[in-house]
Amino acid sequence: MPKISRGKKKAPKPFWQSGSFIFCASVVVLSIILTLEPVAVMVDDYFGTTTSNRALQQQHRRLGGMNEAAERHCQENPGTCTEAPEDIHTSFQVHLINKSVYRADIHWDNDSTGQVISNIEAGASLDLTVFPANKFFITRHGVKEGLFDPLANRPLRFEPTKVGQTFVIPENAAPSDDKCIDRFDKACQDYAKAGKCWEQPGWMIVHCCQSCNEYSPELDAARLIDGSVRCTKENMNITEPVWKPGDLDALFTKWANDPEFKQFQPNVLSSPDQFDANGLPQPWVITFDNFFSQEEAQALIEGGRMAGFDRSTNQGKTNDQGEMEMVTSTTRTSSNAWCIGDCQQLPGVRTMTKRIEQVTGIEEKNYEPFQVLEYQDKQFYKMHHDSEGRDPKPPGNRILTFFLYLSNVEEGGETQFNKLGIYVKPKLGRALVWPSVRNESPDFWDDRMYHEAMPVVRGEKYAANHWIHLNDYEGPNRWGCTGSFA
Ligand SMILES: *[C@@H]1O[C@H](CO)[C@@H](O)[C@H](O)[C@H]1NC(C)=O
Ligand SMILES: *[C@@H]1O[C@H](CO)[C@@H](O)[C@H](O)[C@H]1NC(C)=O
Ligand SMILES: *[C@H]1O[C@H](CO)[C@@H](O)[C@H](O)[C@H]1NC(C)=O
Repeated sequence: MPKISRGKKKAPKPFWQSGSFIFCASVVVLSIILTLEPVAVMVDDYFGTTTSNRALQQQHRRLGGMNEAAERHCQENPGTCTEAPEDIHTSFQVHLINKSVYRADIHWDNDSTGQVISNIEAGASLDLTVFPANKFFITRHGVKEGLFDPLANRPLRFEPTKVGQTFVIPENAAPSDDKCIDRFDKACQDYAKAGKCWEQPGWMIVHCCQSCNEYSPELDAARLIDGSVRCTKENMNITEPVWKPGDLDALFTKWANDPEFKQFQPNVLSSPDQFDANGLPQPWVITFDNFFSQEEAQALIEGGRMAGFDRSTNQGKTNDQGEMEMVTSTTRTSSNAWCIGDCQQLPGVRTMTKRIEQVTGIEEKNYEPFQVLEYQDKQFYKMHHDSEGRDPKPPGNRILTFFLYLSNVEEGGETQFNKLGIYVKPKLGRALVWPSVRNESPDFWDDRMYHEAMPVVRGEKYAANHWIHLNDYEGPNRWGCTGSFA
């Protein structure tokens, strides 16, 4: 079943967005500017702005296979290629063909971690609009695992120099057999020197293994790059799950009955007191109709905008390093943002998380960051489940969903539980809460909890998810053991 992934981007705030990294990066940029050669202004920005060409010259030395092949293609097919424009702000077209078995992402190489500009299906071809001196590298789709030229054991890269050049991702292109490599030359060294290997071990081991080995040998990145070695429950210090059999029922019963929860206006939509057609007790579904304030809702929406709404993705297959491919979903047309970094620190966001900690008795370390959702005209999320049968990753299954309606919706946008026949209308301040697992086995999903977001007919729908896991989520996420890497 599709499981919601964190968008690019974005697990706990990637450290390159942190103040300390921005500072380091500024120092690096400044030092490049200070060593600028007199002739040096060239375009190395995909969008045509100018900086130094020093890095470009270094780049040239590494560009091999794809560039040579494109040059050959030009020579062998006279008249198909012309000189690139001299004006560095003038764009031109080249072609790219994917002969490999991989679906590939094209990254504009910005001398940092690169920026995805397009993707290309296996066997497909693509016209790319580029500027002089742009350079590119190629990865498997959805992760930054570079595709290599296997003979040269060198990452596939290209830098267009002629109009109409044809670059080919060769048939035998594949991720390198050597997993402990740096995916980004300069950025990896800079981060590793700055001590990021211990600060963000998951991301750094997977993206900058070689530099971590060099600058933080005690971390043993070369061994930990294997997700099955790094991500054991022992390494992640996973001990007691937060729920034992029976705890789920006890918690929902308390919410439904205890006077201390009356202030939140609990409303039981389904409970084990009711029986289905086969005489089996129904699962719990409840709403708290007065769970948070308009100010708190606004904080989450603003925080989502700060973090940036992206088209929602689902998680795909996992590779050896423990990365999950991100797949743009056709069953899900909404946008979402992960409330990390500055968003997470907003006072309204803090109070909301604290309240959920109080009512559940489960500490924040078991929560994924808020995922803020934006559904506009006709957007929807088809039937899905928030968990899977038995989730083998260290955090274990998602056990509880707190779904917060951050806006009223004029028409549509209901949450429908497909197998239970329950519809919940969006209402500002309402929290919809349901378990994804079974009372008697909290490490196994309850397959009756499929649900969907009905299309918004009129108005806009804002909402947010807090997903709570059976075990610690924070530690495994930092170590790259949740499938997401920012
Ligand atoms: C390069 O692109 C990445 C990904 O979009 C971005 O985070 C980074 O800030 C960019 N770096 C530079 C130097 O432009
Ligand atoms: C597990 O505990 C050890 C010892 O306290 C600590 O060094 C390590 O960072 C912990 N791992 C995680 C994932 O929190
Ligand atoms: C290019 O990528 C796609 C993945 O979409 C893959 O199936 C295909 O085989 C690759 N190669 C070619 C030549 O398309």
